[in-house]
Amino acid sequence: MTKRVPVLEKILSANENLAEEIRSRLDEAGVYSLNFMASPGAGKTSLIEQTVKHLAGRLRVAVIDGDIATSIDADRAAAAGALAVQINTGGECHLDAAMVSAALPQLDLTQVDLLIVENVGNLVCPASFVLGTHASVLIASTPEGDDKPYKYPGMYRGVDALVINKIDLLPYLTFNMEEFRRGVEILNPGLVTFPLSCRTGEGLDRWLGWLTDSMQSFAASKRGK
Ligand SMILES: Nc1nc2c(ncn2[C@@H]2O[C@H](COP(=O)(O)OP(=O)(O)OP(=O)(O)O)[C@@H](O)[C@H]2O)c(=O)[nH]1
Ligand SMILES: [Mg+2]
Repeated sequence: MTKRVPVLEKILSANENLAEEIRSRLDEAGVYSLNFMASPGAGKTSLIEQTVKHLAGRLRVAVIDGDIATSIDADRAAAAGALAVQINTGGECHLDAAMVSAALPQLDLTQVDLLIVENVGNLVCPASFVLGTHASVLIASTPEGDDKPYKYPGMYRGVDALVINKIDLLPYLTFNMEEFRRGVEILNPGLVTFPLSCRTGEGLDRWLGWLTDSMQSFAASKRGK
């Protein structure tokens, strides 16, 4: 009989243990955190730039940026006003908890209210590796096509909020919003969704409202303990 070696289960459970440690560190520091996931070019860094700029003077934002190579995204986040750290995975197609844990000491968490982790652009692997963040946000974008929930169900099933970016391009595309939303609803019923454009700013207010409400609920839950 063929024996099965449970290597993947072990890797994932080690990752989950480390993610719990990260969550404890963030909870203790009172830092609310998000894991941004998306395909390459959907607009993760653009949404970080917009979020940091709109929260300036009210909330202090830190960013951990995951990319295979370069510090382009961390440089963009820093230019927008965030404390930013770049992780280069050197080929790995996702961030894991060990990478985030190694990056955390580079941030003074006493100076941070919100931590955004920008995952590597990929609609498959990041869904399997929890990072200890309080919520995960999927940034879809209209040029990717309305069939993506159907083709990448694992990613759509596991997230807490969905941004539909690049709505300014809708007049030029065949993107069917009803079809897209139907696919999302099957996988993740009632998922909170924010159609917006990082280019024009349309829809950003609802996203920022959700984010600040989530942060207030987090702060209230910490006070209640
Ligand atoms: N038209 C339009 N373009 C956008 C919008 N948001 C982002 N872009 C453009 O889309 C491209 C990719 O944006 P990024 O923010 O770098 O995307 P990303 O998801 O961070 O990309 P990776 O980190 O490389 O995976 C850039 O050329 C942006 O200017 C938008 O709302 N509308
Ligand atoms: Mg980016």
